Amino acid sequence: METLFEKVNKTTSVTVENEDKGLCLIVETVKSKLMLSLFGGHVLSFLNKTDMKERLWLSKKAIFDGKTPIRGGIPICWPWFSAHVSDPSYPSHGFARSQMFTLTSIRETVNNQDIIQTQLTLEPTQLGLYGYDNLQMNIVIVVSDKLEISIVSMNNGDTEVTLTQALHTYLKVEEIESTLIEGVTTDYNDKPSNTSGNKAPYPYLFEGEVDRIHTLKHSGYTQKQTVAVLSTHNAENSVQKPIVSVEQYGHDSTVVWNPGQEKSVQMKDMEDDGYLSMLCIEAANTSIAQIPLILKPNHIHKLTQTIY
Ligand code: TA6
Repeated sequence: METLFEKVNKTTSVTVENEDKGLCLIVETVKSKLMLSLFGGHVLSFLNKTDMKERLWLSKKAIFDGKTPIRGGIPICWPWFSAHVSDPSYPSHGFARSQMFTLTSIRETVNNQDIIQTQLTLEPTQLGLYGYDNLQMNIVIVVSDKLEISIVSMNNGDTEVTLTQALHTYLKVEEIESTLIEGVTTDYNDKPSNTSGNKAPYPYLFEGEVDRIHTLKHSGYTQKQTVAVLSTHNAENSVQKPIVSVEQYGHDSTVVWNPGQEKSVQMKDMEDDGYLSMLCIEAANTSIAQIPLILKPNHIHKLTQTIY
């Protein structure tokens, strides 16, 4: 069985770093640079070399103690989203994001001696926890001029399993109060007011705490949704280039979250003004979906976000 270092040493685009953020992989191609923590299988950073802009937000107060879920980047919420439906004592957002992952494979695509794409596959070191005995999962990450990340879940048991999950992606924005999003148009459940059936705002602007689950009309998980994040500063420019865009599929819900100032101050792993420069756009399968995701025996489900 090859060690991590043996796998990485065979590649051109991947290196290992073990410093203040713990054991991380750095993937650098001609197109982009990505940093991933093996704790949580957690992408921390994605920078596109065309414009040298970081797409993801990472808290300056994130805790890298190998126990605490990392604040920022792309937390892997699996095999449940938010509080567990039957046992609230279980860890919020599942057990994947608070354990080590192993790198199972690396695949590089070369064009004229340049690495133009690198694919990483990772798997959790601990499965079968909290009664999820026969559920397996891989994280597949494709690094090019875009970042494509997927949670691939497999039911190896002989009974069906209800699965909720999220790619809980923290996007970097210039200033939340001059940010708007396009492409999120369906009704939402609002966590702060505990109400449902709320109409998506247009324009979709941000003020104070926003914690919303927009459920999609069920499409058999084939619906591709593109969410564009823009600045209101040059909104009059109709051909304005988004700050960042997310294309997602395999989801039945889109979660939109910004904690606002009060919650930001309360979180020990978030700067007091952290809320000003981040916005979570999450591809999710949730318990309030029109048809919750039930994984039948021997079935596979893929949840994907492409960030660019
Ligand atoms: O995805 C939104 C949300 O469920 C919010 O309600 C908030 O709890 C956020 O996730 C962060 O959760 P965490 O457990 O990472 O602090």
